[in-house]
Amino acid sequence: MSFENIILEVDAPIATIFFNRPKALNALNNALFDELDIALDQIRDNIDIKVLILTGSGDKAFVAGADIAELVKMNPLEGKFFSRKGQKVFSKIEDLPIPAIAAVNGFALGGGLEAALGCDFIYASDKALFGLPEINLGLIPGFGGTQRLARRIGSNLAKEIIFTGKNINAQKALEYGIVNKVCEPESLMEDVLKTANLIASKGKVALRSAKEVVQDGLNSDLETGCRIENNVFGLNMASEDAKEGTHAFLEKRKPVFKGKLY
Ligand code: CO8
Repeated sequence: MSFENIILEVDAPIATIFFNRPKALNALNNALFDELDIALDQIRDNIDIKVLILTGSGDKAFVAGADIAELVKMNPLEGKFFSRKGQKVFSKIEDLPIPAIAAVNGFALGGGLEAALGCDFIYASDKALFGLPEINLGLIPGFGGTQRLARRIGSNLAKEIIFTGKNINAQKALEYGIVNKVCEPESLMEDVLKTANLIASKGKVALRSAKEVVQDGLNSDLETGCRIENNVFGLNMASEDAKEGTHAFLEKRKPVFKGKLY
C-alpha cells in the first residue's frame, strides 16, 4: 500500500518511517494516524526488521503537533475519539517487539513530542525544539504526553513543561533526559543509523526479549518485573542464538546469530 502522509522505507533489518506533511510541519491528522497504524502492523509482522526509526520529512520539523486546523472542527466526542486514536497508535510503537528510535530533526511539539516518547529513545539534531504547548491553545496533551513525559523525566520537570507550555532546546532536553544524544543536523541520521545497525547486529531473540522485559517491567512493580525477566531469561536460554553466543565466547570467536524465533 502506498501512503500519502507518511513514507515507509524498509531496508531490512532497518525500517524508517518519515512523517510526511512538510507543508504543515508534519502535523498529525486522522489520515496520517490511519496510515501510521497500518505501517506499524507491517513492521511488526515483518520478522526481518530489527529496528524502527521514526523521523520527519524536510529539515524543519519532526512533527509540530496535532493538526490544529482539523482539531478546531471537532466536537468534544470527536476530540475524545481522536485523542484515543493517537494514544493507541503511539502505544503500538511502544509495544512493537523491536526497538524504535526517534530521530528528531526539528520541531517536536505537542503530538510530535508524544510520538517521540512512544519510541524507546530519542536522538535529536541541535536545532530540535521540544515542548507540550497545548496549554497555550487552552488544551492539554492528549496523545499520552501527560503520562509518558512524567514517567520518563519525573513529574516535576514534566509538570513544568506542561504547565508553562514553554519549548526547550535540544541541549536542555538532553539535560532533562528526554533525549539520549544531540547531533549536528547533518549527521543526525548517520548517528541514528550507526546505533540502529549496532542494535541490529545483535541476536534477534535476545533483542526482542530485552525489549519485552524492559517494557513489561515498566508497567509493573519491581518484583513482578523481576519475575517477568526471570521467565523470559529462561525462555531466551532455549534459543539457538543463546547457545551460539555463549559458545562463541568460550571458543574466542565472533558469534553468528541466526535469529531463529521458532
Ligand atoms: N497544525 C496544523 N498546521 C500547522 C501546525 C499544526 N500543529 N504547525 C504548523 N502548521 C502549519 C502552519 O499553519 C503553516 O501553514 P501555512 O503555511 O499554510 O500558513 C505551516 O505549518 C508553517 O508553519 P509556520 O508558518 O507557523 O512556521 P513557523 O516557523 O513560523 O513556526 C511553529 C513554527 C513554532 C512550530 C508554529 O508553526 C507553531 O507554533 N505550530 C503549532 C505548535 C503547536 O501548538 N503544537 C501543538 C498542537 S496541539 C497538539 O499537539 C495536541 C495533541 C493532543 C490532541 C488530542 C486530540 C484531541
